[in-house]
Amino acid sequence: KNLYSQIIKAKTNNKKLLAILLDPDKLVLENWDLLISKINQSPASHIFIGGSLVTTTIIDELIVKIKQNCNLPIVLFPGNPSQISDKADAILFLSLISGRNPDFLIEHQVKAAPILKQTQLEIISTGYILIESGNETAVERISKTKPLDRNNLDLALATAQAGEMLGNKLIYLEAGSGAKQAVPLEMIELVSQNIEIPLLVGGGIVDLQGIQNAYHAGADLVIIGTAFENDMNFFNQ
Ligand code: 1GP
Repeated sequence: KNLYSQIIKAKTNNKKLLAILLDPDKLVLENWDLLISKINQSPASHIFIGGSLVTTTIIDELIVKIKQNCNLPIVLFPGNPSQISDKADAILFLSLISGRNPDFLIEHQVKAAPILKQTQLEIISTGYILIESGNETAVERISKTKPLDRNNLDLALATAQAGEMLGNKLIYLEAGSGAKQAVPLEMIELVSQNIEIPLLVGGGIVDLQGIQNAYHAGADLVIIGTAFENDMNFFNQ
């Protein structure tokens, strides 16, 4: 259970991290070996697993399969408590603090806690902040919450700081999977400079320059989902 301390260590050494997000609903299993070899060749430091409509059975199988051929740590990034698998290494224990839907602020977490107690998963509490991105994303639709205005940097900062003060170990600025516009760089900059805990940034990043820009603005870990899903050679650009 040392993934979080590794993230802190990377931040201290200014070593940037990269997660490939795999959505089990979208994976085409015929390409499996190729997918794993592309992940192994990529600069990814973590694999995140999550999606909106996934069942645990599929997640269990998927993680076992990945672990046979890949040594990267596997972190659950669940849409709801039904996606908990003790085959993973850790879980982002998310609270959607940009929204005001109690289900995603605390209800799912209450349901998940007794299940998590039965597992060996490392629990990493994460303040999850959804930012307006030019289109309605699945997070917005499923959580029935409004994203924060992408131009209101002060509100994003206050939300991130409240998340940190509440004891979260990470802040995740999320534009949403397949977002038209990624999280604004000025927002990443302001938030990263005014919180102590590591900052994750994802959603709508579609090229390598976008990853570098997010790092440069202050992201400690960037998440890439759709771009790699659409093109397994994404990291060979
Ligand atoms: C979604 O931040 C992740 O939760 C990744 O988004 O699919 O747009 O890369 P993309």
